[in-house]
Amino acid sequence: MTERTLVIVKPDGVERGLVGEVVKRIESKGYRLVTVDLLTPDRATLERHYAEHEGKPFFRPLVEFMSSGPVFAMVVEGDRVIAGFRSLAGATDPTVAAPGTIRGDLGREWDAPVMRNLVHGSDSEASAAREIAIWFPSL
Ligand code: DAT
Ligand code: MG
Repeated sequence: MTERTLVIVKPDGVERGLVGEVVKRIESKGYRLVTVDLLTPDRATLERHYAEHEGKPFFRPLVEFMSSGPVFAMVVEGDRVIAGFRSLAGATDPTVAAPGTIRGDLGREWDAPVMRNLVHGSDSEASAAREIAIWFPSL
């Protein structure tokens, strides 16, 4: 089933020059880039994006981190790509993310726990539709 998902290379990934590495893994898997944008997101956009986490202790630091510099946002299309990219990304916490995944291979726990985990990927069809509308309203 062909799906679309929102993938973001977070500020730590852009700063470390890992955009190409992430795109390479996505394209090598057979997924297709629909559209991309390099931008520094504002807080309002991030508060909408991370609305499900509002009130959690990491919400404010997460919004601050995500607005601290450029991110590379993309809409990625492919067969079951929503679950497929989550699998490429690996577990949320880079310390326990499996080798072979983006977070497991490239995430550095000592930078700051959990938050700097390089990438975001939508977690369901509903999230993907909601997030794509936030980041790429013209799609
Ligand atoms: P994911 O990005 O794997 O979907 P999530 O939606 O649970 O994870 O959380 C969103 C982001 O918030 C996650 O990528 C990193 C940060 N985060 C999650 N849990 C955290 C925690 N316990 N402490 C600090 N940051 C956290
Ligand atoms: Mg999530």
